[in-house]
Amino acid sequence: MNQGLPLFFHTQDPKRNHRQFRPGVRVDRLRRVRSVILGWRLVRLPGEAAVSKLRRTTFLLALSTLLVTLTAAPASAATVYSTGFENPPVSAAFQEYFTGQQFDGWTVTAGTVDTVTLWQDAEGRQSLDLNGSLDGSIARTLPAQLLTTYKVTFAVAGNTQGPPVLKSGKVQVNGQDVDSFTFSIAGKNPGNMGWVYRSFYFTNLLSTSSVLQFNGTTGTAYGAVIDDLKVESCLLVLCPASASTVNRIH
Ligand SMILES: [Ca+2]
Repeated sequence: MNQGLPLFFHTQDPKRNHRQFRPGVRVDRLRRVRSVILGWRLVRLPGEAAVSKLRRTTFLLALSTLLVTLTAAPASAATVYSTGFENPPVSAAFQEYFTGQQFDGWTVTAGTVDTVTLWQDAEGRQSLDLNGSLDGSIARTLPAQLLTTYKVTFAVAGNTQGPPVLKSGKVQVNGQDVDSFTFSIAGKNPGNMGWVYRSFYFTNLLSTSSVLQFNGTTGTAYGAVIDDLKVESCLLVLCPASASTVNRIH
């Protein structure tokens, strides 16, 4: 019925006629679109060199910023907490702390622990035996923000003064297991403790409070020993080697 109507509009509409019958303008529009996508005007038009240069510069700046962001190493991770268990200073061979006692911001939440001066330390002149007279636990609240990933690093060794050969312990955040470890004292002595560094990541998904707790699980009075503890914050994606290695705290 109205088969001729579209053609009528095309031929009568001045704007459509303008587009339809000036193919050079259409080519120019394609160039403009392509230049926006590529950030570079492939075919410069007279008088537009300055605009082209500005677009190219803006594009390259944005691209370089993106690449730097995507490939950045976690060198800027900020330390939010660190300790070498140096406080308070121990005047004797060791100081035992019992359940409910506090030292340097830590609370003994189970059993007993010792700060010790008897052996080579990973840092300073004291370290912490997670077993005082028996399995002990210490806990403290971290200055950690919600939905931020943290890297916890610490050094592990073992009390060489008594059995068993294989020491053990585990770490929790808000009661959730985030790391467990063992350490063999075979071939070790107070002058050669064989400190080993280990680390784990966690992100607190729901709570604004993050309570870090270390637990001795060796079962005797000669437990796993820790020292040189550091907690660093980092960007949610970039800090860990893999997102799958992050412990999600619920
Ligand atoms: Ca220390």
